[in-house]
Amino acid sequence: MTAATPELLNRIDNVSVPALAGATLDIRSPATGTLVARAPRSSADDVARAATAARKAFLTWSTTPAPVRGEYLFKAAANLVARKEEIARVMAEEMGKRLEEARGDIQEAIDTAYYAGSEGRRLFGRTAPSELKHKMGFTLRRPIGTVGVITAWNFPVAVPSWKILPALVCGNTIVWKPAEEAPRSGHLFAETLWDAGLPAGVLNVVHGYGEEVGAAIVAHPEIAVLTFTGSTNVGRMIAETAGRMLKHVSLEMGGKNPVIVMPDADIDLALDGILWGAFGTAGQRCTATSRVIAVGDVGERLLPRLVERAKALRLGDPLDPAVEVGPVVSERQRQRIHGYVETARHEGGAVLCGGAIPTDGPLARGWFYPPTLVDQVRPGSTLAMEEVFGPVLAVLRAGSFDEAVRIANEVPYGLSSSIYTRDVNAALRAVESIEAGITYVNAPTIGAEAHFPFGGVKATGNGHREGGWEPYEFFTE
Ligand code: UN1
Repeated sequence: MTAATPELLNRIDNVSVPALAGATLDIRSPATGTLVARAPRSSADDVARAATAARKAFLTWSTTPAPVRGEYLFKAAANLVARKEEIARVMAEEMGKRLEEARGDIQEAIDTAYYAGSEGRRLFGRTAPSELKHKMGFTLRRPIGTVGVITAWNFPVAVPSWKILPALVCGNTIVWKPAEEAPRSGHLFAETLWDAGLPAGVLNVVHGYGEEVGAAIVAHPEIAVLTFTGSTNVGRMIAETAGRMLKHVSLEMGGKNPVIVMPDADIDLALDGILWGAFGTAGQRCTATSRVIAVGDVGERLLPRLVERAKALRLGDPLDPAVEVGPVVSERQRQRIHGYVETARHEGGAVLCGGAIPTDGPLARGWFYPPTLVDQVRPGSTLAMEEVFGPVLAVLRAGSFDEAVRIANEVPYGLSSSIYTRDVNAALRAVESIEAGITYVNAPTIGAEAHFPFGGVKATGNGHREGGWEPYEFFTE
């Protein structure tokens, strides 16, 4: 470690502290392997301290008027605007997302901060006439307590903002474990709230591994609410514990997002949308396009151009503006991704491009994986069903719209989806019949807007939504 390598600390009750046991973990750039930061490797003891601070802070934060709580979010938004470039660079360096995408990640948090801040003036209840004479009834929203936030590395700022900012404006206090692969960009996001003057103990950050810190947050008896973004397997374990302990829990998990391309589609538009959806963030989004379902003869017109364009995408350093696809987050993830491609080959898939780990030049230093297209993927096969979380796109064929929707729906997940067509009837039928939380028409599966609900059905979630007007229900009673 050089003298300049940032050393992160936990922040509990507005005091920066190392993990009680003194342990740390190293963060390495996925593009170069260089050490970029060191973070505390915390344990259940650190979580317990944070939970105590959060419980204490709840007494004053929950009675702070909601419009005043919103003011802190506006200040944090201004801080994020001012530090956008700095945080984007840190993010690109530590988890490998391209700089331009890192800016987008932070912009989502800025938008969310303004939306959530103004919600402080709108935490509406309802009134209704009573059955009793000269009486009326009314409802009001009350904060719940301490919220445990556990987030993934692929959106180190946007996704935490979807959870933390509404929870705060509703009057809850927080114990947050940022992803261990991207602790520094998460930490800088939290800093914009602390710098806004957030009172001590309202937002506590404890760094470390899921098995250690995450599990301790989930099991802590005084953390009443849990909100999680990550894998379906981990989400299921969280829900089991939360169920036993009667905690409120919101889960945002995997996807296997399809794009249906109809024979009448605007092919140029579809190409742009598929490439961006499948290979943006190197396919590491829960909304990433992972299946193209080509209807009728459209495959013959679409595929050759898709292959040509996928091959031409420039892989490399996420800080280089000319680069189009960065590395994947770790060697472990890369091996997992490659394993899926190998399995697809064994199951009869035809790899049209990509599918091999780069071994020469600067790409050999990092965890790069090329944009990969696999044709002849059979419905029901592994690549047709399982989430890869990498730049691998499966191509399936359908004879008709109905068959395409059947294929789209035969996965356990249901987050995002898309259809490319000029037929308004097909578009609207897709919206009502694809089993997904989100369906786009003539637009890619990825992206989100702060004022719309975000979330999925089936194994993607447990019925809650983030974004828009929805989380204020979840974070209050
Ligand atoms: C996620 O990948 O966990 O849809 C969330 C998108 C993002 C959100 C993805 N804004 O591209």
